[in-house]
Amino acid sequence: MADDIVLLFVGRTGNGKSSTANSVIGEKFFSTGKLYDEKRVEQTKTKKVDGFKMTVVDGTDIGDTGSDMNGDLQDTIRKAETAVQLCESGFNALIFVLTYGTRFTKQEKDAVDLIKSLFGKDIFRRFGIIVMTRGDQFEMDTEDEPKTFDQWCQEQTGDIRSLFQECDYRLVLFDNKTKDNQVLSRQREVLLRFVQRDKRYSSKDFNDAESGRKDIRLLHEFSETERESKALMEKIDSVIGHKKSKEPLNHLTDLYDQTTRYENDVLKKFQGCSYAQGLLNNFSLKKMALNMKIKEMKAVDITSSGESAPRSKSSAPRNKSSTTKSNTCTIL
Ligand SMILES: Nc1nc2c(ncn2[C@@H]2O[C@H](COP(=O)(O)OP(=O)(O)O)[C@@H](O)[C@H]2O)c(=O)[nH]1
Ligand SMILES: [Mg+2]
Repeated sequence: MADDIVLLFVGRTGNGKSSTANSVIGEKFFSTGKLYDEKRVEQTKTKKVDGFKMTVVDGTDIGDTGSDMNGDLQDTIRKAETAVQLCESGFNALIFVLTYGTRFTKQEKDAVDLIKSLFGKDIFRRFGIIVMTRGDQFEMDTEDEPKTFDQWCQEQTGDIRSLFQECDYRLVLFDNKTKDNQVLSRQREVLLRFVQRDKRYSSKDFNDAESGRKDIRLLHEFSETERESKALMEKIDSVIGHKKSKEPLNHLTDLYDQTTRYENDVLKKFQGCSYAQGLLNNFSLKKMALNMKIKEMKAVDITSSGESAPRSKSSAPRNKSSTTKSNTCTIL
């Protein structure tokens, strides 16, 4: 067991997961450089390396927040589940792959948060090792101004520094383009120095982290609701935004009622979720604006017909005449 090592590679697409997994096993097993490979599935390879029985798992797309983050989240959860199943007896380290020479963007930070939601908030602290690829680039950058990789790591600030600290500076620089076996073997050696032999992330740890994945599913559901309600919000904007808009009063009250239904739905499903607050505020603002328009129209209606309209059952004041004779009104 101590000589039996399982490594799970995660990180954003293009950062060099497959290349690094290949460097670790000393074989071009995983295909690289394919951002849109149709067969993007997790793969695993076990091989005897430096006296170890090494299993590398290429967690394709795990931690890739992509451009359409929410759309891919369900798929990402499934990929994380598959990866954990592939690591039957757990994994010794979660290798988070970053690229040297590129900025640590918000997407990288989102990837870190996503991985925590998938595997548990302590995953980096307990099992995280960071691989920075493009060691060849690092060599070039430090040619004129000698600097060690450790020095470079210590100089980093902000979110990347927090991540480094969380991993207790378990960081390795990888040049995946090198043909020099000595360099390859040294990189592997540094990596293995950070790998815990006696502890593994198990399926129990993964089960314990279920609440994080539940939150992701909820967030996914919320983004669907947000998308669905967008058309309604746009419709309301067009109605209340145009001074000369002609809109039947009953349409306005319908819009008001639809907004209330969405509002109740969001309150029921996403109570306590901070990300829902913006949408709830938007609903409130739209309802206020609609209410004002409805009142204005009723005032015009009453003035022109000279009679008072009865109240409807709707939470927004309805006007009977809006559904009958004076169905269209110019909003000034
Ligand atoms: N120069 C250089 N390119 C690298 C290095 N590691 C990976 N790459 C390149 O980065 C691209 C993405 O690598 P890949 O392993 O497919 O990334 P993945 O999507 O995370 O699996 C490929 O074109 C690799 O050849 C490295 O150390 N140096
Ligand atoms: Mg890959």
